[in-house]
Amino acid sequence: MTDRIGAAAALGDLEGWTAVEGRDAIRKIYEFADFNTAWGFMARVALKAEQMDHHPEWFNVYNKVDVTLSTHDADGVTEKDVALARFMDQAA
Ligand code: HBI
Repeated sequence: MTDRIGAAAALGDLEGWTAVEGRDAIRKIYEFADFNTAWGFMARVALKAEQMDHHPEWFNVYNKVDVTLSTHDADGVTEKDVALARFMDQAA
């Protein structure tokens, strides 16, 4: 199992991500030009998430994708969340 590192440690390495209040998780709201672009981002991330067996909690409305990352098996933020966050930032 991947060890929990916690949101604070993860945030040191990431831009635009914030700590979620009340649980050990990190969050970022991506904004795209339109729904098509947002959905393209989600499709790329979904394939990566399956490959990693590590999945985001996310909510999409039109051009916005509100993402929360946490490792449920570890009850908090792990290096897997940092890796997926980095991939998302590159895919956006
Ligand atoms: N996604 N975010 C996240 N956290 C997990 O612990 C996790 C996951 N996707 C699949 C997964 N764990 C599997 O290891 C099993 O728990 C199904």
